Amino acid sequence: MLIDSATGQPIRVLHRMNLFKRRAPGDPRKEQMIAANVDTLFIVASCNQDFSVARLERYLVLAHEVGVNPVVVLTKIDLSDNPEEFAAAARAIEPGLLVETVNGRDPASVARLASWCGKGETVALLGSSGVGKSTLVNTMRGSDSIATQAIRASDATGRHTTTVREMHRLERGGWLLDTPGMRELQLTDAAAGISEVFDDFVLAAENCRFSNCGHGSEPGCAVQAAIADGTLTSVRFDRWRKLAAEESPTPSYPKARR
Ligand SMILES: Nc1nc2c(ncn2[C@@H]2O[C@H](COP(=O)(O)OP(=O)(O)OP(=O)(O)O)[C@@H](O)[C@H]2O)c(=O)[nH]1
Ligand SMILES: [Mg+2]
Ligand SMILES: [Zn+2]
Repeated sequence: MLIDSATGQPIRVLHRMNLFKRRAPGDPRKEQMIAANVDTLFIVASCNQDFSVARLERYLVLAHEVGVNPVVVLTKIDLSDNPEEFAAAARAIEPGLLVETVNGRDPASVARLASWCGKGETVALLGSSGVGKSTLVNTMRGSDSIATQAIRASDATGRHTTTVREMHRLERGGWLLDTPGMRELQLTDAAAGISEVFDDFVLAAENCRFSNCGHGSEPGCAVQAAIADGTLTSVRFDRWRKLAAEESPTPSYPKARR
């Protein structure tokens, strides 16, 4: 389940089993299917000060949890002096992660995304407000029917222009699901997704002396050893612990492995 932590509202864009549903208009007891079998998730972010590796990682955890192929789409390369640095930072999150950089307003640039949006294919776009999700949908459809709005100059954040999830059909037969930007993506029930994105940490932790090692000051912690010898980094360690704590906020006590 997706929850907007600022409003506390369940967004429920990516439901379990890869099903997109909503409450039926006019009858809150009924659920209405919006889309089933989303093939690809476009995790949209911009090459500007709002870019955050930690945020991308959260969306990636969600994609793994739901079982949808993620593609990171970095917009606004036309406004950045160093879009490749943003792309490199995104690619470093996970080996093999697909990262595309685009000018969302330029049809020629956005054309590189067409391969995921063929006939019968459904792509959902997720990302913070103002990153250019609706702009991408407009450009891919060769239309400007969806409202978009300039971001705030002070901090490059958006104005929550899109307020409802909506499917948009492409002429070639694909479907794009435009969604409202979220203030902050909170993860629940995402242990499997976290383990996939941080599989190097999970692997190292198998060698900790204590099976429920907290990877702090416990003796024989293989994770701390890997950080000390440079195999793993402490910045990713911090992000891993933060997500894991949100996922299961229970403290544990050292217990010797059998
Ligand atoms: N220069 C430039 N501007 C872009 C690009 N992508 C989006 N924009 C602009 O960024 C602003 C925000 O774009 P939107 O498409 O409204 O963003 P959104 O992600 O749909 O935002 P919400 O609906 O609030 O979630 C608009 O002014 C767009 O024209 C890009 O690649 N280059
Ligand atoms: Mg929008
Ligand atoms: Zn440990």
